[in-house]
Amino acid sequence: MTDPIAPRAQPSHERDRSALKIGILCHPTYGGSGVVASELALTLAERGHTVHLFSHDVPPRLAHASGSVVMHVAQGFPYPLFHSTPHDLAITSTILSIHRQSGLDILHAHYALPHAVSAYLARSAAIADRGRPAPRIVTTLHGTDITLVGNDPSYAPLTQFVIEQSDAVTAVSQNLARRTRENFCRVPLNPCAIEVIPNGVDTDRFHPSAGEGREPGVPTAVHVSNFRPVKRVPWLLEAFALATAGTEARLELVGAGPDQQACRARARELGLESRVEFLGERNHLPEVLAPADVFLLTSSDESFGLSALEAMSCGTPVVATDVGGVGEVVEDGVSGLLSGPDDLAGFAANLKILLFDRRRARTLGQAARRRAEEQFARVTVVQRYEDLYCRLLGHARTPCP
Ligand code: GMT
Repeated sequence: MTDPIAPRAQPSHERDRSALKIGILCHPTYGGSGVVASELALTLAERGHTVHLFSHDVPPRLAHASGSVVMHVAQGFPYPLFHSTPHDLAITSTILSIHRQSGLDILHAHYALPHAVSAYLARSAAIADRGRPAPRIVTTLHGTDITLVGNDPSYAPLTQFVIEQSDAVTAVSQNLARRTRENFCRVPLNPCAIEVIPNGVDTDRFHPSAGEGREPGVPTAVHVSNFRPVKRVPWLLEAFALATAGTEARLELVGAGPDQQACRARARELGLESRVEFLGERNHLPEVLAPADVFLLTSSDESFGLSALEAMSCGTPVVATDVGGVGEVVEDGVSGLLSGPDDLAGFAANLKILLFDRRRARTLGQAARRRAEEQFARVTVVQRYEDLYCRLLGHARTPCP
């Protein structure tokens, strides 16, 4: 690490002196944590940092963007003895090679397992090297890494260990921070100073104009998810059937995952085949989100709800279940309508309002867009991570020298 230099205007050829070398670890998913990590990597690279992204495949959000992020696909050697190839070890080894070659200041693990473990191992090896200063570890908790997977007895002790061993831990909502403290923090051994840094959205790309040119037509609702049971897409179909019986209203379902076949069958049983469209995984979401009248989120638990925020940024109001951190994103009655997680009738009534009362939907949609711009703009969020990295490295200014 270079020594801090006195603040002064920086000519561009000196930019490298203040840029950080950041390694980001994430799952290569269409889902939230992979998206958040990819967007963060792209923005940090735009801001002049050297950013390496480590994963066992290229995250789709990164694959479809241009930028100078250095992607490391670490898949490991598929030796027949292994039941499945240990990608996390391949990622750890790759990080170590990069650190030995050119040094890494920060390792930012997205989703505790296995990435905080890989970061911890890489940092331990770097310390043992006694060469370059070892990287600092930031772990960002996203949701089920705490609420569903990380707290399963088969993983909980390790989740707790890597939370304690991280130099900084962030959570994407107050709700997730509280649940992490309740389940994983052993005061006074580990005071668990979890900083809440919410997810951000690219408000230029997720913009209402992506829906321009669409004639007002049949009322349309949209849902985006990985079709995991926690998203309750079959429940969503029930609510849609209840809210739209006898109408032509349509439902677009974006994404793929384990419940998809069950949902197709349920849509048939409910007589919805002609009004429900399964669009599969999509790389261009604004074009689907912006023209819709309402975005639906029916999860039984959700630490944040990034897809709802992306819809809000497109000016599309949200009807959602009031679970986890959803209420920190969607303000009930302002940028969307919330109901209890088991209140099917309440959810259907809210959906009916926003599908068929276009004035109300427009008012809430405009408020949703404002909220996305004012509270969750990507650049503001990235600045907070940058500040955190600088603090960990002992520098007060951003970008830190
Ligand atoms: O936790 C998951 O289910 C995975 C994760 C992901 O990779 O999609 O989703 C979580 O992280 C997102 C990004 O921070 C949040 O927007 C989601 O709310 C959260 N999912 C849950 O809490 C179920």
